[in-house]
Amino acid sequence: MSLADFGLIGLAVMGQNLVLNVESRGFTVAVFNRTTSVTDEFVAKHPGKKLIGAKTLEEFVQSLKRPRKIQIMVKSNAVGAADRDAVDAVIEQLIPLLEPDDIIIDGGNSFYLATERRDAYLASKGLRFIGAGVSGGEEGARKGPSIMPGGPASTWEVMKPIFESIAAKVDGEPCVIHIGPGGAGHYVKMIHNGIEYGDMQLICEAYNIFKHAGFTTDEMAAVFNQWNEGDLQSYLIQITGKALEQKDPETGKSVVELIVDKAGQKGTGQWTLLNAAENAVVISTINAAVEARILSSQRQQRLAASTELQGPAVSLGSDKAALVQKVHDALYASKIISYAQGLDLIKTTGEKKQWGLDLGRIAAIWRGGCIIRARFLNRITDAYRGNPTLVNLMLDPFFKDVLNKTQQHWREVVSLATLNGIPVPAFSASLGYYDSYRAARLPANLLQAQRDFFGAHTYERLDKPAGEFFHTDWPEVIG
Ligand code: NBP
Repeated sequence: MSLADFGLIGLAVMGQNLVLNVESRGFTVAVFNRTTSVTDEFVAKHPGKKLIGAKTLEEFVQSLKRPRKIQIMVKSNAVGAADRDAVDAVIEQLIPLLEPDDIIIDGGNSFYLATERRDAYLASKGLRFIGAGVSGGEEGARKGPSIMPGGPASTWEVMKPIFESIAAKVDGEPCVIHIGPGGAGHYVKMIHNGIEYGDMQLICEAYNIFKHAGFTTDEMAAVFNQWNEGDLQSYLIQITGKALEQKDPETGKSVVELIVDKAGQKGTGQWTLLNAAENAVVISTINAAVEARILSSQRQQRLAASTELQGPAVSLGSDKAALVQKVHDALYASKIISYAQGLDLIKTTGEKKQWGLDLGRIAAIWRGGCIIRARFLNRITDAYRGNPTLVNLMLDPFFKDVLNKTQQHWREVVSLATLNGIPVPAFSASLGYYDSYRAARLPANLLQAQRDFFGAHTYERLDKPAGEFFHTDWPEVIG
């Protein structure tokens, strides 16, 4: 067989599906997996496909056309810039086998600062590197994911034909662009995951309200299916409807209602929170979503507290149709806030790192292939195409109008849930952000007084020019 156009290391679920995707576009693909039997079984399972299975890395490297294009899809669990994981192990094994200008692509969920370290390290060895976030799970990898590659523009140009052919397409546009240099691709993937956390939690809060209002799972499924035809149309709403419809063959009960209410997480949400704190950007919706997963995982404590700490009697009324409309609006508004916050974080970091990010194009590649794909991403794309320097998504005319129209129902839902003791941390964090952001005057004047009182931190005055600082001789407090 002739030399391969593309090589992939790591034949777990993502790797295998990506290989089949690349091969289906007419490319010959060389494959390698640490455990050789996995490679053998994979190649044997796909007779007639343009696959070259290699038993050693040497054999793998020699089977590739130059400059070699090698994608690593192995477990990535480094949580700091300096942490080493399987990606580093594979890179170290590859370096002595490669030649100048060969390209290594890390397509795993790597921490963006580890990507920056690897980028600099490989450049010092005369090799090229792309850190690419890949979203869409198993199905996306096979049929067309959303890809967020970062690295030198000249390296992207070499990879562009393969990436564009395997990515999902929306209106004929591939869901992949060159995000920016260095760790920009993995950074944007990290925030994408943070937004995904926000979306999922908001949907769960809507479900929880319906459940407390006495909806059956079939009734809830019907609501989500209907929402998927409108403004909220998205992959996550769609799978929520389908999940709620699913019955357990053993008991006939709803599968969702049989699942233990303890959420797992792999870390990208927490990375997003840490990064937001470092950059002083508010992402309260995503924060609430990550914390909701943490609290859910403390199930034993919650079970004990449920018999100790009191809440109100639940009474959500009997007008289910009205409740559905109100929750729809609360979800729509909160979702806008979640994206506004995530994009604000991307914008802030992008400017600090001078990555030259294009938020409109980033939103455009999330329209297909990835987990957060949603109809309203078209509107986000339009918002930034219309105004590339948009300060906050909430101020775009379309989103401003939606928020102004939905805010009353949003408040009613947060109030109703709170009065009934139903936790809605992401709905209420989103509303708190909205109300704080639109407040012409916040109580931070009193906060400044407190700071000046105990620490002589000084303050500015409304009736004096900005930049002039004052201190008051506050009364002494004894005891
Ligand atoms: P896993 O994250 O489960 O990784 C398994 C693969 O890593 C196997 O091929 C394994 O080889 C290989 N591997 C390990 Br573990 N340690 C290795 C080492 N020291 N040297 C060489 N190979 C090693 O696979 P996955 O779920 O397909 O995910 C791959 C990447 O894609 C991860 O970074 C993940 O975060 C990311 N991702 C996953 C999804 C998803 O939906 N699963 C979505 C988006 C991104 P072995 O067979 O010899 O053990």
